[in-house]
Amino acid sequence: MTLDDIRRFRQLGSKAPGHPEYHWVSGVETTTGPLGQGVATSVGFAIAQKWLASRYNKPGFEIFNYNTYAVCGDGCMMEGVASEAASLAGHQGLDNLCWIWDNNHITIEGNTRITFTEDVAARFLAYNWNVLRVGDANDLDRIEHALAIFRQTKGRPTFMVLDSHIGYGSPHRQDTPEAHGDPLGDEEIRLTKRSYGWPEDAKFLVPDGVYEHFNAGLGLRGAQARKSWTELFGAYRKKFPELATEIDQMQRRELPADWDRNLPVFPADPKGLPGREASCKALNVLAQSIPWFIGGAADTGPSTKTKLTFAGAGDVQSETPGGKNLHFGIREHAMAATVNGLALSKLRAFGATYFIFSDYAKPAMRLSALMEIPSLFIFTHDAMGDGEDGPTHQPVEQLLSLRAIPGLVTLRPGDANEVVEAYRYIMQLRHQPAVLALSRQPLPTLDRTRYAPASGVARGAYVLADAPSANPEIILIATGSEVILAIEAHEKLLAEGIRSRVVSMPSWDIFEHQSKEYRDSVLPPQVKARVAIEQASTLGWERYVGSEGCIIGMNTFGASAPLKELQKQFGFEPEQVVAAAKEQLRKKQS
Ligand SMILES: Cc1ncc(C[n+]2csc(CCOP(=O)(O)OP(=O)(O)O)c2C)c(N)n1
Repeated sequence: MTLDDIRRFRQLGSKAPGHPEYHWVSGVETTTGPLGQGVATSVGFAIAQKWLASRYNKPGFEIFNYNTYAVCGDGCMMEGVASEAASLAGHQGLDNLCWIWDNNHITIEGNTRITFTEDVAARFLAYNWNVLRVGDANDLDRIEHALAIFRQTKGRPTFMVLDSHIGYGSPHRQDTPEAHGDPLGDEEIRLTKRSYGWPEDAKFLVPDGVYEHFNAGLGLRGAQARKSWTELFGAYRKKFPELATEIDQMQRRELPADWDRNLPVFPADPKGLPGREASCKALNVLAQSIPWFIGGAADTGPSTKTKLTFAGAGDVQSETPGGKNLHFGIREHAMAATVNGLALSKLRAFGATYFIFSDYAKPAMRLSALMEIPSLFIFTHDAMGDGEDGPTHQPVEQLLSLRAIPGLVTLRPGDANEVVEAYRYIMQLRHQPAVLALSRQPLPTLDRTRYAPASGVARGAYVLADAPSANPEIILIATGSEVILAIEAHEKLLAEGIRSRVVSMPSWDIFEHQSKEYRDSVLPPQVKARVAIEQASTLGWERYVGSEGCIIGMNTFGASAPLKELQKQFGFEPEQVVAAAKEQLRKKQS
């Protein structure tokens, strides 16, 4: 970061954007800006450090021994995600984590007394944090002392309440909301500089001696710390070559050799199994072959089937920080932010819950895409399959809204083998987060000797079943639980001599990144009669069926009833797909 970048603050291409953004400059460890997100992510950093230390540190080799500090504002303290994260951190006893609250009592609308009058310190005490107070943000000795106490405190994270003044030194703006966002203006800047004893007309001034001071302090200490760590790691590599290789691979986001060799292949089975069951089998294989792949659910482990059950896959708790299963509690938002913190620390991590509650996790998921990190979000109960739970639990607009997040890979596999292929694709991602939307109910496992191999998942969409001579007059496009429905309709259409094709489309995003040639081979532009089938919002499917195509999807919320009745009510039956296909053909011919 140069002085020039700072001069160009908030200008296009500057390394100093409006809010800190991960991976454009070294030293920005996570993207922040949505209040509370940074502190919540810091919990993932702290859990990761303890996990890494537990697996890799050896007597005399403290390879991972860092602490995590987060500076936060009143806004962060008001946001729910910070409370969720603080509660989790307190439970986990993260004594390697220190939050410093810039307690200046000012937010945009005024003094916090208009809306925020709770006892924050008491709240943190109740969360099992060590709470310290420094009454003056300019008292460096006291701050040093508080930080020393943090480093000595065991079994609890530290929360430092640091009383401060916004716009400190500005004679007319100190302690006012204007100091938060409005430029001070030339005259006030002059007066503020005067109060600091600073040259009043100088701009971007770096006085003599500053560079030297930093070089001799932070610069020297950092260089020495890096040198001694590199030497230590060199010796570690000699003594523990396998663990060192793991660390190298993890840091580069590579995977161990043969990481996918034990992934299951499911035989054809008309009864089949739920997407979540297939996922459970794949997850348990992957977490054994990729030791740094960990995760958990927001109190939905038994129903999302995300528990890792192999020997040695214990829980991550304060006494067992090297476990594999995280219990995030019913804190979806903090879960997603924590997963981001783990991913930023180079672990592969997943968080899971029901698809409908992705809404509770979304702000952190969005940041994972913005940061280009491979967080994994596993969502089950992906459509109306949870029947009796009713419309509060039936996703409608969730797929669409996640597909709209740039860079986020969303996959909705159609049978057990597509689930496995989805994992194979996801685990190789290095710079993109992924969402896996899985069914609660069993889906038949397709006979892949009759239909195309599930490896087509890696292209986002593929021709699963085709018309004779690969010359379709109608295309049925489906995702997830509706793939089997399309196949059933396809067989009926074929029996009536109608040349139909079924395209399984687990991922719009991946498909959009294929060559035009491939896309046209799957969806030939001249075949305009098309039906899309998906138990989700119809919005957006025009992209693939055209303005005159047919979309069998959801235009309302669902309802509370057994699945079969819902399928009938909302048109997800083979007969209705067949009728829609025929109507399409009639329209195109007339
Ligand atoms: C989730 C979220 N909501 C709203 C905003 C808009 N916003 C930016 S700063 C701010 C006030 C923050 O006050 P505080 O944390 O006390 O910061 P300070 O005034 O001390 O700079 C708000 C509401 C935001 N960035 N993120």
